[in-house]
Amino acid sequence: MAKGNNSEYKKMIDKHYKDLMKHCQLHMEQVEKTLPEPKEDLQGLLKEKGISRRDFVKWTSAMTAALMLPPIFRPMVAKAAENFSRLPVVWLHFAECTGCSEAFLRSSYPNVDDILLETISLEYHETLMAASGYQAEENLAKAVKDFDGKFICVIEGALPRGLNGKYLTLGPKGKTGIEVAKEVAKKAAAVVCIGSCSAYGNIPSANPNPTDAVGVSKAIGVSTVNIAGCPPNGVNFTGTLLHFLMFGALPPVDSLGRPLWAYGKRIHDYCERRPHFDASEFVEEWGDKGALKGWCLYKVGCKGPYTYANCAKVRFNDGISWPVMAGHGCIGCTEPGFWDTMAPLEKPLPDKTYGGGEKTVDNIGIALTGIAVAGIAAHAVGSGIRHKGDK
Ligand code: FSX
Ligand code: SF4
Ligand code: F3S
Repeated sequence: MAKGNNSEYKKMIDKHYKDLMKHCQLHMEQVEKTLPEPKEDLQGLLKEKGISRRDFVKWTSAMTAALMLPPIFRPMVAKAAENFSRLPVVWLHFAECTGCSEAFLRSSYPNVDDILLETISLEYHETLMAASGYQAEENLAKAVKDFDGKFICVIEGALPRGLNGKYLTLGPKGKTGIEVAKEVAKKAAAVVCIGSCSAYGNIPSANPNPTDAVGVSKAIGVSTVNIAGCPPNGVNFTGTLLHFLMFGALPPVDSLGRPLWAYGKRIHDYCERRPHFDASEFVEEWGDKGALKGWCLYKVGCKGPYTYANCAKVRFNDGISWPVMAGHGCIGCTEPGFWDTMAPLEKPLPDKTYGGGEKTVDNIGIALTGIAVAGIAAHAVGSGIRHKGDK
């Protein structure tokens, strides 16, 4: 690029971030005026859990970078984290194993993301609340009324459409999951699907799918942001809500509704075993010499080349490990229909599946999902989510 063009480009970027910062500041002032006072004192809680100010600053830098924002946004990320417990959340459960909630709740050495999840203002959560029956229904109706247009509706689990939705009924009046989802989603500021079940149907919709289960967007026709994974990573959820608190919009997504900042690249692109793939050093069978040396798991079924997610970067279990690091290939749990399309899970897909075998495997992911354009647009405000009151 010519020198003149370079400086024009730099000016354009500077202006973009200046405008974005202004938007962020205005929105955060609005948050402080319109949302309830924080329910938790984040700094006090961090101290109590042994997380130092320095660790928190380090976390804000990492989260700012993960959200693809320049370092000037660090104080805003910190502020959004302090405001995390202001955001009212109604959390619904449908056809699923509840592994998603469990994965978020079970951390033995909580990091900042885990502590943020602890502070979340859950107005309604079927797994965690004490109420049941009529009282639970009343709590839900009250939360939806009190925070009309302001709350985030989080959904775990697929929605069965068979028997007119009656494979899944809830509460004393036997409402179908579809009815409950429709009633709540239409009052929410945004709908966030946690896990591949609510995003795409996933295991409840695996062949032969006798209950005709599908993802939330398909079942009730609303736009959803999909934190895919079975279970997904808590970091991808907290980052998405921080973005909402900072800009008043959920982050831009790919063609499958997944936030680009977290799902913009393949497992294969971040994988620490990748040099072995490039050197054609493969585990041929479990426990062989290659397995002991940590070679590539493609030949024992790793679906990392077909799967978009940041597992290698953010890891699970308090950041200790992730599937490929633990010695098993990725099974593609962030992709729609993975249970059927990625099977058999411990064998490579047949060459014809995506138009090539291991020789062309590097091109597969690109052809697979049709990722939307990333780059500067990755944090431009304005996802596919329409907010109440938006024209
Ligand atoms: Fe599905 Fe989550 Fe897998 Fe399980 O709630 S994404 S089956 S981990 O629990 O929905
Ligand atoms: Fe890693 Fe799997 Fe790719 Fe091998 S095929 S480099 S194990 S993601
Ligand atoms: Fe799922 Fe593969 Fe990550 S199986 S958890 S997307 S490594």
